[in-house]
Amino acid sequence: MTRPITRRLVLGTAAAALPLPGLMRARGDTPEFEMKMGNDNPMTHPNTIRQQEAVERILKETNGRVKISVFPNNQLGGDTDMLSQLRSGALEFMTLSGLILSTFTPLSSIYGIGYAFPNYKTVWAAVDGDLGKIIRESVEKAGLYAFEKVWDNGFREVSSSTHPIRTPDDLKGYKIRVPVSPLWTSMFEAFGAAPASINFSEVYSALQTKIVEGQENPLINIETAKLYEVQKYISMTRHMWDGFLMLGNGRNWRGLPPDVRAVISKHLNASAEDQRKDYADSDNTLRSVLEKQGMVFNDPDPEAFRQVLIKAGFYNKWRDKYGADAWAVLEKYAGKIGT
Ligand code: X2X
Repeated sequence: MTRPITRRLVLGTAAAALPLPGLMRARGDTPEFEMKMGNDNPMTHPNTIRQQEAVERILKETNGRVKISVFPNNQLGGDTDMLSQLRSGALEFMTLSGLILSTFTPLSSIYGIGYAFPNYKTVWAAVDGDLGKIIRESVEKAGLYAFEKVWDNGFREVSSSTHPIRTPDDLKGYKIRVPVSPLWTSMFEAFGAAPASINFSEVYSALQTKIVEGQENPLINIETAKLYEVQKYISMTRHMWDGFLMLGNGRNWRGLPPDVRAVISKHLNASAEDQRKDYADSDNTLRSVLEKQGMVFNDPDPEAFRQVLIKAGFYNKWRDKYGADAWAVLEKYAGKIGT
């Protein structure tokens, strides 16, 4: 009997095992370092494309010594599974939202505070500056390594199969999927919603089977994961910004020779910059693309939502959790938050 060709197999073959003829040191040579990189993004998502590009450059520049295989689209498991693998050393690299990582490194969710950043200029100043620095330090203390450049995961909007979110009241009792992270849950509880923590790997089916009514993500994730097939409305709440930290297992990373680390860092950091441009370029066109796919958009007033978070004590609670020093670093870039 022939094995059915599953989606997983097809993706695995395409992404993981592309031989790159001509780049290996010599015919028959095996790479000195073989490592894996996981992500939760579809094949067509800029993360996958740019990570694939980076590992090809790394293979080339090291003359075949360093081979990193990219496993996109949760092929290695959902985010929390991949994080366990990363921590144990079964996985060498992955991109992960700092908010999901925050179960281990509480500070790494700080940039995701609702309505903290008004625009990308302040986001990049913060995560490329001192805010990124204190986050990376906290990640290293937890035994992982965080590369200097954070990858974009966009400003987030709420999608729904039942009704558009026009005012904060529309979120009351709203069954919404959020990623597995205390900050996300806390924020949607502050809105009075009923958030359910679900890994991205399960989001499509959770929406399809109506376990939840909606979810929240940047347009590019809604588009590339085809969530428009199982959602009707997109409300441009822009309630927070999220990024992907490029993480490495700490022990493995420190065990690599300095020259190898330098080449890997150079290309992963450069590809993060390219990926940021991909997000920026797609930002203007995605709304009309999704409208053509049948999505109905509305533009609620963000200030009304921010006021609800203030009244619910959301900002005070998280300021206390992160501490005054870290909060001051956030405000250095974002301006006063929660007033
Ligand atoms: O899980 C999500 O919603 C995603 C894809 O945006 C993250 O990785 C945080």
